[in-house]
Amino acid sequence: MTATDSRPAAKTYTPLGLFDTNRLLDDDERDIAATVRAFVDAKLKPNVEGWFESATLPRELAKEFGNLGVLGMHLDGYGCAGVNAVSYGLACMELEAGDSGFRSFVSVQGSLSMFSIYRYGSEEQKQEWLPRLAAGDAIGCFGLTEPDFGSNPAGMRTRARRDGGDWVLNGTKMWITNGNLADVATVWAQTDDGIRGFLVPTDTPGFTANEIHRKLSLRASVTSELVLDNVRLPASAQLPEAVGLGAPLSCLNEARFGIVFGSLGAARDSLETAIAYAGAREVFDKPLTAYQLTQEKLANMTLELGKGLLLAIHLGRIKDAEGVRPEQVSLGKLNNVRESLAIARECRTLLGGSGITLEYSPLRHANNLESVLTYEGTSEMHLLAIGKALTGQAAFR
Ligand code: TGC
Ligand code: FAD
Repeated sequence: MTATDSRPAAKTYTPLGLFDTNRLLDDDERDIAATVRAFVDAKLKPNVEGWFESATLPRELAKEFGNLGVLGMHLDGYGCAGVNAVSYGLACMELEAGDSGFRSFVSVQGSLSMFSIYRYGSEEQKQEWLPRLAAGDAIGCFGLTEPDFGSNPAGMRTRARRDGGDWVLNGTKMWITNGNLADVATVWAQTDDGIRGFLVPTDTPGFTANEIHRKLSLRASVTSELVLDNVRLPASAQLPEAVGLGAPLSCLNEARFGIVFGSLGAARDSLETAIAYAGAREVFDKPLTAYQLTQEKLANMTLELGKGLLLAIHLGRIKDAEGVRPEQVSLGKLNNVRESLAIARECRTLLGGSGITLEYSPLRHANNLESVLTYEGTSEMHLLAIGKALTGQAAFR
């Protein structure tokens, strides 16, 4: 034993404990994060490996998320909690520390399905759907992307035409989260007057959801193709306030904001897993944590995680104060998903061969984050959104 070894052990911190980010939160925000974390630890983490392996997300989780109060938690009334944006973000972070699939479910339900109804629906539509969606008694999905139009939804081919007092919808939506679980789909379609939104009960004749199998990412999440074959809807199915592409894009801002926080949960869980593993793993007669190369990796990952959370809280405070601009959300979504993916991959290296099994979370998180990098606007779309904000020139086309 060396003289250095006989000194009392130095005080250690968790990565975010080192940043002391809790200091930036109020009591309610800390309580919400702790409650969701306890739920994830008790109910989700013990099962996630099995769900990921069998590519399932049990429908019953909707009710549990409803009881937890996280479905549409940032909306007011209609059974929703009306918490602030930072609290919603922290809930997303804790859910994604379990798996991106859990955060995806909650994002799509609360920020895409419920928000589209809350912001653009009639009072009757809100009364019909929001309380059930908030409780997890009903499940929603959001169909914007099509097989040939993902990054460029303006080109969508799904069409809604008037037939007397009805609407008739035809088209195909692709990569739709919760598609096979949903009771109601928010579907975006071209009309003679431009893009409009419709609420489609999924038991309407002509509506089919086909689950997408053999995914290597987001396996604990249901992803589907939606086919609309002469789906006839009453006039009251149209979202009356949604006019043009700006309507679905405004819903995306809500979900993207959740991802700004959420992705950091996957990174935090990866990093905590890697630190624990490396502390117990002996290589060349010393713990892996005792090597400078390891400490450099841990220090750099901790910096990116902490900087990401500072940015997320900053954007949340702006959102709560006066509303956050889409290009500011792009800053957070691009940075935090990109860095979280890099962290999850780097953590996997510290686990060596053990890191390629489902027993440890980092590679599962990294695989999931490949989807998160792509959905809700690819990293390239967010680079271009930031470029447009800096130069005034749109370089998308
Ligand atoms: P552009 O001319 O720029 O805009 C059309 C209108 O929309 C307005 N707008 C926005 N409004 C609110 N929020 C935003 N983020 C907005 N971006 C644009 C804009 O001001 C304009 O309004 P107006 O009144 O002048 O008409 O439209 P563009 O066709 O040039 O497209 C711009 C671009 C590329 C940024 C947009 O198409 C885009 O964001 N593409 C990415 C598509 C995307 O993110 N799809 C996500 C699908 S949903 C999903 O992935 C769910 S995953 C969920 C999960 O499991 O968690
Ligand atoms: P494309 O748009 O074909 O892009 C392919 C590549 O080209 C990307 O790298 C892209 O960045 C790049 N590219 C495109 N345009 C440009 C350009 N102008 N300049 C440079 N590069 C460019 N959609 C929904 O509507 N609802 C959902 O619930 C939903 N859930 C999803 C769940 C999962 C698991 C996944 C994977 C996707 C989901 N999506 C959903 C779809 C998602 O939003 C799209 O996959 C995404 O917008 C990208 O579209 P795309 O796959 O068609 O790729």
